[in-house]
Amino acid sequence: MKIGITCYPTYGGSGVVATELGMELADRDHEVHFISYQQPIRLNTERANIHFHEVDVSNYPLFEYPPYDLALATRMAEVAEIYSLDLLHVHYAIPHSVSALLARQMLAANGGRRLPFVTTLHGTDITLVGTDRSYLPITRFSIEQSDGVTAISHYLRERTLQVFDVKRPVQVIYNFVNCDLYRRDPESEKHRAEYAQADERILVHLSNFRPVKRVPDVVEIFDQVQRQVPARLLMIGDGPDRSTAEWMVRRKGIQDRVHFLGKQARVHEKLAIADLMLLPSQLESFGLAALEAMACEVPTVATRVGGVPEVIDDGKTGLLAQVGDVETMAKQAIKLLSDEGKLRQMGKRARIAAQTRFCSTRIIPEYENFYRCVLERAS
Ligand code: GMT
Repeated sequence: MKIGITCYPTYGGSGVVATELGMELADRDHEVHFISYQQPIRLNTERANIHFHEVDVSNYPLFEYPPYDLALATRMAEVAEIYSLDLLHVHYAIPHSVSALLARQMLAANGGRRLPFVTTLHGTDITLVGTDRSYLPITRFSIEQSDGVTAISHYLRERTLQVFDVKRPVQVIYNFVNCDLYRRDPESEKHRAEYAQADERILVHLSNFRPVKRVPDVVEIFDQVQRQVPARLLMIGDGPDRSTAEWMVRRKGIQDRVHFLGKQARVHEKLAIADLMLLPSQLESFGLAALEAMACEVPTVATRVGGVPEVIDDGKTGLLAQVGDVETMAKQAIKLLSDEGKLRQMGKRARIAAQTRFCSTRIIPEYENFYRCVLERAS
């Protein structure tokens, strides 16, 4: 198949999923065309069947808000025509599904064939942005108009049906992880020494540092942990709350124990040296960071929100607590980190869950089947 993929190229779960999906599809001999304003952070275009098409948004002085969605629709239609795309797959509804809808109409109006598009809902496009009155009607409309809609968890599917009163089917296709890449091995273990002494535990947090991630809670939890257990914290990613976290770390005098690594292209190498992931988010429709950690035998202490309980089996593959309950999360972390046997056993179970339920070898064929059904219906 020839598939056009649009996503936010910057750091964020939806962009990561879209990029990994495109590369997995290319590995299965599909031709993949990414269309966005910037090359996605994890995208490797060395393969001949992966292409990147940049959307140029001209900044005419009259435009206080340059219309990216229109430039994107134009580029989608162009790329679809030139490269004979079979379908478009957009990640994150706003504004990508609206642009895809416009591209489909433009092509049809020019006497071309119908270009079906699939929308994958990721989370804040429904739970935060989508419920804003200024976006709700158009988001509902573009979801209804999509040729296929998927959601990354049952929680998000239910929220979409409830909040948007959507009447069309929404199929759950879980996020996935490449278990060959995300794994613990003796090679990666050697890198532990770059960040920690042999007797220290490594905790990790991975996110886009937006308020929804509650990054200050990560620092609070770690502060309590490091008083009881010799430990270091790796903070991977960047975003609006990074400087708040940096200030908190300095105020607490733990700056020698916390490493802010910024955006990392090879996240798997860092996760593979960790002992525990912290994900105390206000809301997660899935929690991709937790899944990537699980594949590396790293359990997560997380909040019991959104789709997280669909990913983490509380007490078996990770530990869950209420949002903002920093004390409980710190206690859970200290207890687990102090019991080597339990920690490793939970890590092993986490890896097995990642392999059996969320491995890319299992999930990518679900997308391929979904595309086939959409194409059959559209023909
Ligand atoms: O909130 C983010 O971290 C970004 C957002 C996105 O779409 O880029 O993440 C959402 O999609 C991820 C990938 O599907 C999920 O793992 C996250 O749980 C989800 N975030 C929220 O629901 C807050």
